[in-house]
Amino acid sequence: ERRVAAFESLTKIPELKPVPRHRLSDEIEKIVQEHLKFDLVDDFNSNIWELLAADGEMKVYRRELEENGIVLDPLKAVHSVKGVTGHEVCKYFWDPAVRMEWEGTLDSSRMLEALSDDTLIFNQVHKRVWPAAQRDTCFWSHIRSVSKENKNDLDDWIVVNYSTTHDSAPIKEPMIRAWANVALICSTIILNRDKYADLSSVPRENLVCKITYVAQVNPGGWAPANVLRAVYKREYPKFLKRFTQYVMDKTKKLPILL
Ligand code: 14H
Repeated sequence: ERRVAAFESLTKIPELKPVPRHRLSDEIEKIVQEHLKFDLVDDFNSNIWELLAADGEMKVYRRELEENGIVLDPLKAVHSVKGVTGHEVCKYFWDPAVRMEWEGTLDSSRMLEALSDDTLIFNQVHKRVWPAAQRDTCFWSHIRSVSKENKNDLDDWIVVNYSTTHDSAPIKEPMIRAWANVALICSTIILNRDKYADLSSVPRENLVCKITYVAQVNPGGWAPANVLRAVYKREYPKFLKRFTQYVMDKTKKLPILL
């Protein structure tokens, strides 16, 4: 099986290289395949999802779920962004060098380890949600392309952020460790594809990036349900709007990352 790495710094020319196996390879493979299998299913007419917010092409849904009084509401959002590729959207979501430029919900982000060119481990401290105790998270973050059968299509791209443990990130009270399984999946549509001999000659204005974002967050301990739900309702749409605008602004004058 030929796996292709997705790592390149924002300034370097894209490069494809195989990624060596490491201690989390099997877990990552399983979680990525689950996301690719389930997240893209269009289940919005099944009335399991409640529309939380809508703004233009962006729609944010949630499913109310509580366990022992702890809010676990699964979240699913879709968006459609013009002029960018899925590779670009996923790269900016994954790249720690630009995270604090678009993240509005963090006090800090610390990279603990690079497991491979496509997988990093982070410890992040989330902005405190009054009156609950502050939360931090420790997770691996993996980026990869998913090739399409048709050679005229651009690859799909996915980033998964999945909670893990790490020796360099012990839980320090009174901080509470939150747990999460988050995925960003992007599919790029090319308008008037037949007008262009090859992908490299397609102009930005003909690109549409279809985004699916899913988040399952466990706050890791009690926090007032009404406060948490109000924060989610405010922050997820804000993130999607701000982050996608950020990618559009950043890439506007750059060559297209196919
Ligand atoms: O996805 C988003 N951000 C990434 C990159 O920083 C990290 C995120 C994540 C969250 C939780 C655990 C692991 C990884 O994928 C944007 C998220 C924006 C909306 C955040 C809403 C508040 C989340 C608070 C988490 C603490 C729960 C009390």
